[in-house]
Amino acid sequence: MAKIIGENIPNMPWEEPTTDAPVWRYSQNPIIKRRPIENVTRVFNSALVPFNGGFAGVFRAETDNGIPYLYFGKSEDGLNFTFSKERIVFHTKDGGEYKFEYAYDPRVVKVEDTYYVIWCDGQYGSPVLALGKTQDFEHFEFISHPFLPFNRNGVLFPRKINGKYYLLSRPSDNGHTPFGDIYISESPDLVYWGNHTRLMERGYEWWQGLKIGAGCAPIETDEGWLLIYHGATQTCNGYVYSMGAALLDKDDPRKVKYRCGNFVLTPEADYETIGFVPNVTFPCCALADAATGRIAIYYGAADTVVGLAFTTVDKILDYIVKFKR
Ligand code: BMA
Repeated sequence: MAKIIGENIPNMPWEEPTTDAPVWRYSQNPIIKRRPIENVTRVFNSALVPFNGGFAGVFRAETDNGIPYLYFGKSEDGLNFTFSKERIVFHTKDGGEYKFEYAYDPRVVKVEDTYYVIWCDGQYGSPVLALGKTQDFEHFEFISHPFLPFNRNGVLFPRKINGKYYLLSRPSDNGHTPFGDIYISESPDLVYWGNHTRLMERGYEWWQGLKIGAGCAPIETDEGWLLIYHGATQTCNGYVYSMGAALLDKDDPRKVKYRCGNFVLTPEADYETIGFVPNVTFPCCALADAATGRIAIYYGAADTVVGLAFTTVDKILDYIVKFKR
């Protein structure tokens, strides 16, 4: 029996499986449907964390001007959300408003007593990672751009390892990026990043053959860091994004212990195969309950809505090992 190392989240959503799949969909999906906020067409690729007995998060919202921004959302049960009416404003250290062209695919991670938000930000017409922080989900502060453009899919580990922060990312191009591997970098202070090495490269298997990118913040288990990521392939009708899983060494996350050759979820439900960008399942956050080993994965579906899927730490780790490449 593997153990999740982390907090107990007794109120997180859960549903028992009705199939043998390693990851199964919530029967009431999608949990966030079209136009959940005024003047916003779609909310997807978003992240939440336990907060004040409920949940709080940062949501990718495509506004009626066709530009993505970040909105705040909260929930008592992790299923029904109330959103801010206006987008989140990040302030710089001198109190000014942080300026950007667009913002998308946020991840939120609690490290010690601070919630860090990392997203893909538009600067000088280029996608670049941006890092910010909040203590209360009311005041948000911009920290830095960890890397030069072009880079996407920034995912911070939820604690320091051997005194260093670790960040996963995917160097990319300025468009739809027909390539991409997951890199790992470290920092003493969240500002200066170095020791960049490639953690995992795109795979031979069709579903992750074009590019891969980190998805949810790694989940700590007694067997290592569970990484749920996305893998993309190219078809004659465009890209298809599936979910993959791997286990990284607990003390040295630069070591991949096992990586699953099978996807753990691929677009099959109507809300994943039909939408603004069909055939996308894009995981951005997972809640993990240490007491029961339950994991709830939030993912963007078809760049249109938010879906929820479940697994347990035992089930997914067994599957990763059974189908390791
Ligand atoms: C990627 C990102 C994601 C998006 C996906 C599918 O490059 O832009 O935000 O979900 O493409 O369109």
